[in-house]
Formats: sequence, C-alpha cells, structure tokens
Amino acid sequence: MRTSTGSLSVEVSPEVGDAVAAGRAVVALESTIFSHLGLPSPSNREALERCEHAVRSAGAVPAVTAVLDGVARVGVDGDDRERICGPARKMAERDIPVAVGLNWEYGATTVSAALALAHLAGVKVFATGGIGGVHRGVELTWDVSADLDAIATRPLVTVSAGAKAFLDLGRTLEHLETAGVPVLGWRSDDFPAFYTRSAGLPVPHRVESADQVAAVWSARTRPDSGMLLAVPIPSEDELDAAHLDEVLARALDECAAAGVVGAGVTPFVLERIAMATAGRSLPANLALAEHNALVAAQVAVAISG
Ligand code: PSU
Ligand code: MN
Repeated sequence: MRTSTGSLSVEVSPEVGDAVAAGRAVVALESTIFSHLGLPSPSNREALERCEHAVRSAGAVPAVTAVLDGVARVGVDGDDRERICGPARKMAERDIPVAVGLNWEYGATTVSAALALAHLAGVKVFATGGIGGVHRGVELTWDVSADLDAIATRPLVTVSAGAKAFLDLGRTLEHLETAGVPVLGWRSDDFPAFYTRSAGLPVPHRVESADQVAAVWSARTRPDSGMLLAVPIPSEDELDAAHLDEVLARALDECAAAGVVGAGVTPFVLERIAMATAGRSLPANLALAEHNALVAAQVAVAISG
C-alpha cells in the first residue's frame, strides 16, 4: 500500500496498512537502534525481536520505519527485515528527502524521522529507547536534537525511557515545556535518565495507566501536536547512577578531545558507555527498549479502543 502526502510517498506493509485502516493498535519503531549504529550485533537483532514480540503480546502491530533502496517504509517484513539489523546511515527527518532522492540503500530512522514516516502512515504511537535532546554545553555548540521539535509537532505519543543520559536533561525538559509538549511520567514522579529510573528531576505529570494516557491524548488542544510518555527502566535492569555519572563525564571528554561533533556525537558516546560499563549497559538498553515497546502497545490499544 502506498500513501502519499506532499511529495513523499511511503510504502506501508499490508499488515500495518490493514491495521491502520481498521483502526487497530499499531506501534511505530525507529530503526537506528536495530541497525549497526544503535547496538552491536547480535544485540541489535535481539532488540528487534524483543520489541516486536512485546508489541504483539499486548495486541498491537509493530511498524518498523526505514528508508530501503530509496523507498520510505512503514512496516518492514520478509527478507527486508534482515536488512534492518545491518549497516545503515543515520537519518533524521531532514535526511529523509536526501535518502529517497539519492536512493540510499538503508537510511535508519532516528526519532524525528520515525515520527515523520509513522505520521504519514497514520500511526498514533511510537516507541523508542531514549530520545535525543539538549546537549550539555549547548550554549557553545547549539546542539539540540531534531527529535524534540518532531515530538512537539507530530501527532503521536512518543514512549521513551526519558532522554539519553549524557544530555542536559534539565534543559531538555525546559525545551519540551517551551515547545508545548505534555510530558507524562509512567507510574513515576521523576523524569527517567535512560539507564537509571530518575534524573533527579520531577516529571510534570504522573499517569498510572494506558487509559489515562489515552484520556490525555484525546484532550489535546491542538490535533497536530504530540506528547511524551517517559517510562523508567524496570528496577531490576537499572544501572548504578554514581558509576554512570563518572562514565558519562569521561565519554563526553573523549568525544570533545576526538573532535566529534553533530550527528556523530550520539554513536560515539554510546559506544564509550558500553565499553566502560563492561557490557552492562547493553542488557539495560535491551530491557528498557522492550519495556517501552510493551507500554506503547498498551497505550496504542487504549487509544484505538
Ligand atoms: N538513544 C540510544 N541510542 C541511539 C539513539 C538514542 O540509546 O542510537 C538515537 C535515536 O535514534 C535518536 C538519535 O533519535 O539517537 C538522536 O540523535 P541526535 O542526538 O544526533 O539528534
Ligand atoms: Mn545533534
């Protein structure tokens, strides 16, 4: 099924297209996390399988987003699914026209790109690991992830374990407030920090159930706006916060010393974190992504019901 808005046409898989047309629950997934950019092999494939399984177990249809051979896709099945776990080029929303126009083999969607494609396919809920946000030292680098504006301006619920831990989380919350994004804490009063359950910052509002998220969703003042559901990592998978702070500080210093800027910052820092935590960050990353997918599916069911 092909759906087209403006000048971009999106290839929607039959399963996802049927579900959207029938008003059934669908959860969009970004592909960066499943590609070589997000997680090392074979963890990336495990992440894909666990996220898809979690979505299905709650009665929703998973919809992986990507550009493959220059075609924007929502819902990737069959042989193409294998390619999602391969080498990719990182693709924010602004890169989608380039990936399509210049026929990229595999453009992996970040949050902003996934939201753009999911919206074109009529999907209402999106799950990821951690969103991008305002970087530490933003006053010098001006580095604010395009994820934040996409969350504000795409009519989807984004489900994430907060923002990536090495960001400036206070300023990230400020930016979301300015952009008018409702931020809800899933059974928590704290904004989560990806690998840990609390960033030491309060989340503006707490919700206890998917039905409550759906109730907030249906009362938005602007139909074209989105919201963020912040889901803390399950307690048993949480990393030690004090150790993590040291690791993050070192990784950011190394990033600066190596002169890495722009889109290269996130992959560089994530790799350093994985190395310095002796692999413990990897199972944590998998667990939180799977849990987010499960909560997102419950929300999608509540919204479609
Ligand atoms: N969080 C992770 N791994 C990732 C990302 C986030 O643990 O790979 C990716 C997501 O795709 C997110 C992107 O949308 O990083 C943000 O990148 P940037 O900061 O360059 O906008
Ligand atoms: Mn950036």
